[in-house]
Amino acid sequence: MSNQLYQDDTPADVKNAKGLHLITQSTPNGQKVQIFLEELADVYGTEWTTTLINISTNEQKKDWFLRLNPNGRIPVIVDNTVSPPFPVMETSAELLYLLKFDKDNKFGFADELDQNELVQWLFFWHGSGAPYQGNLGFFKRASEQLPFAIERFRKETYRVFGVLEIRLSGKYTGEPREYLAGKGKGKYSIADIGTWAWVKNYTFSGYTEEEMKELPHLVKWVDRIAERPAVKKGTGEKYKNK
Ligand SMILES: N[C@@H](CCC(=O)N[C@@H](CS)C(=O)NCC(=O)O)C(=O)O
Repeated sequence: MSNQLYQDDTPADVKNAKGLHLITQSTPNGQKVQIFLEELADVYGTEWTTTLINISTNEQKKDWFLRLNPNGRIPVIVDNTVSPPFPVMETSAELLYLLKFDKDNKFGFADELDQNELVQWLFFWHGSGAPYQGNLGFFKRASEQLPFAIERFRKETYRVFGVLEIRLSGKYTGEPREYLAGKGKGKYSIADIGTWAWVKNYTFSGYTEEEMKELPHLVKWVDRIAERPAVKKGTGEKYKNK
């Protein structure tokens, strides 16, 4: 038994990192954190180092990784600027942790109620969106095809997309919104980043143009966020496994 965060076979770039370090693969969950770091870099010049792993080799199930995240899933960040180094698992917790580098509240809110709205939508996607869309992909790709499971996750993901459409359309609030949290039309925040990284894959998840026509505000929101330079960087070449 040892309380060491790093061990002999921890990759050198993880072990020797001096600042903020990200261990990721460019999946929707990985992209959430990649995008937010790129946004922070654009605004504040925030710096970090990155280790790309390949989850198909099960690197994330090895002992060195489980010391950083016992759940054995990416992404994980380690903040080596605090002593002892502080590991953070679970994407929404990682986004919330990284808000400490957002001194001017560009991606969060100073107002307590606005910030709570951000947390509501971040949790909504984390608990009620990603698990369904993730399982839809899992069952669609599975060697054994189970139509009942595919249909269940397909319907539930579409229902959750519908909840986002209600929010963005302003159906019950009287005014359409551009972003999920904040007053009026809302403000781009980590709630949007966490949700967008998954929802943008709606075509890959198998939703037709016809189905997405029913969700016009959601589609516009996806397109609006896709235009951001940091979003392009956070989903781009830099994070591709070589
Ligand atoms: N709830 C976790 C989910 C993380 C997750 O599922 N990551 C996937 C990639 S998108 C992964 O590491 N899969 C590999 C595995 O399950 O071994 C989070 O939000 O951080």
